[in-house]
Amino acid sequence: MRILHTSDWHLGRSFGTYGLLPDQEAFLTWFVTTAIDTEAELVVISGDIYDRTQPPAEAIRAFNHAINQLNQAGIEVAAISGNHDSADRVAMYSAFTETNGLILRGGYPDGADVVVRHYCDGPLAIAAIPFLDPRMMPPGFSLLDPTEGPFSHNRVVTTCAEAALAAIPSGMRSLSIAHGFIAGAQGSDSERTPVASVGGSDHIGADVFKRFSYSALGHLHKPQTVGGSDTVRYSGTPLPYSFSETEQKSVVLVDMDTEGRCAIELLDVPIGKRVRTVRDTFENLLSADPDADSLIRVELTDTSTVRDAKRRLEKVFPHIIELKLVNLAVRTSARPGGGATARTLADDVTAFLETVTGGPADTEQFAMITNALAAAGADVGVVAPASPEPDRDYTATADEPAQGQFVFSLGETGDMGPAEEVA
Ligand SMILES: [Mn+2]
Repeated sequence: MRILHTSDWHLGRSFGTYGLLPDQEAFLTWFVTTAIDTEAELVVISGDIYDRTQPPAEAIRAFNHAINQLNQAGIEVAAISGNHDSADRVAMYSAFTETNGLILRGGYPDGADVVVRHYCDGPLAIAAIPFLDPRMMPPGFSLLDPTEGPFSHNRVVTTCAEAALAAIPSGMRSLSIAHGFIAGAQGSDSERTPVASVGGSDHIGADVFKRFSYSALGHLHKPQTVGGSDTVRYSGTPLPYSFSETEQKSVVLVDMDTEGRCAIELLDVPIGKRVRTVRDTFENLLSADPDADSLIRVELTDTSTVRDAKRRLEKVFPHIIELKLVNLAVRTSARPGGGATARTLADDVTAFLETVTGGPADTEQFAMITNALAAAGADVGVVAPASPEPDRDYTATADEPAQGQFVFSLGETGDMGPAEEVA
């Protein structure tokens, strides 16, 4: 039988100012066609279907459309929620969908369950273990006693995987699906840490996953194997979601025989924009070969500020996502004698906004950034933009954000999570 493994679609995500949904929809069209053309019988989506717990309606529609097309083609789907998804929302209709060949798992209730599905050459035991946050473990969870916690992510996931292995009928080939950071794997700049770790590493051991015929992993955005096993594998994202992801994106085609032996093939995803970092002087970049097919990070090596740099360079690179003056930053921070400048945080935020937007900072953007800094624990002091709104509270702290303003959640690596408006 053939399995097509993918993960981390993050439907509805933006890359800076570039909305990715049209590219994601193009990927889904390609993916459905590929599943049909390769005669896959089962599609596996290893979490982070959506980019946030309350995805936009267009993202949900895109998912439903793709799943419906797979279903019409007679292809089954097994999907789990990731750390970006709402477990409840992903699994909301699982009681109805499962009888129709669509396994949708989220949260603890059936985290360790095994389902046996029948394919062209016989049965397959599937353990679809969703992302399980140990802090959200319900009191009635039977495999671990919450009063004995707190447990690490490793402990929770490994416990579920062990329970699933014990429930697999003797001798039957098996598939596990899981979402998390397996020890020894390599991260990118666009994941968020799944769980704040207590006292060190929160990585999951690879060994338990080697005992399934194939383990379809999600969470890490770079395609890779882990634990020295060809069958314990991250498919990676279908599109690059950070400038660190310059590798070719792919999905995994798994040819599994009746004994559970796997032949693996990576299928390159021919969709979407690549990411590219260009580093040179403004004048040199202005005469560089135009590139409209990449999302661009510009690193200007000029030693003084360049007026309107982003807007002027957009003639060459229409999709500039980031622009920074690399030498200027070095010069400022490496001032001899360690003499601190008298710049305030407000100066820095204003200068940053002018650099990236090419114009003066507006109040809304200014407030978002200072709020984010406050949420990250920075000592923002009392800051205000050049023309503050009289009734607005700019002194919000991480604990008490001001109403109507935006707060960013930060993982332990400092990656920002989705902004949530304070109600
Ligand atoms: Mn992800």
